[in-house]
Amino acid sequence: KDVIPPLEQLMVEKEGYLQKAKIADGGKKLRKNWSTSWIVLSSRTIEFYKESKQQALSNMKTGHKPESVDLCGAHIEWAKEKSSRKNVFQITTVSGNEFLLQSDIDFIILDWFHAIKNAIDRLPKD
Ligand code: I3P
Repeated sequence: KDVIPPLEQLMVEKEGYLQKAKIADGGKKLRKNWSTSWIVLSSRTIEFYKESKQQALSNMKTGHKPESVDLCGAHIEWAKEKSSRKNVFQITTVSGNEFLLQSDIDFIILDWFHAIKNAIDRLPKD
C-alpha cells in the first residue's frame, strides 16, 4: 500500500535536467558513466530519475522508484579535477555515495550548486 512521505519531503525546491555520474556507492568506487537525469530537490533529499520527467511520472503509478539521496550531513564541493568537463560539482553522502553533476550552461549549474548547498546547510549534520 502507499505510504505518504512527510510533508517536508513533498515540497519540491527545484527540479530540472543535469548530467549525472555516480562515482561511488557506499565508499566503493564505480566506473564513471555520465547520463542525463531528471533531478528533484526537496528540503532533505535529492531524487535522481533515469528517465524524462514525463516518463518518471507515468512510471510512479507502477511503483517504480528513483534513486533517493539523503542530504543530512552530505557535502557539496566543486570538483574541477574529477572530470575533463566544465562546471562539475560533487555531492558526497554520509553513506559514502558520490555523485558528479554537470551542465555546460554556467547559470544552470550555479543555481543548482547554491540550491543544494542551501538545503544541506539548513539540515542538522546528523
Ligand atoms: C570514461 C568516460 C567519461 C570520462 C572518464 C573516462 O571512459 O569517457 O566520460 O569522464 O574519464 O574514463 P569509459 O566510458 O571508457 O569508462 P569525463 O567525461 O568526466 O572526463 P576519467 O577516467 O578521467 O574520469
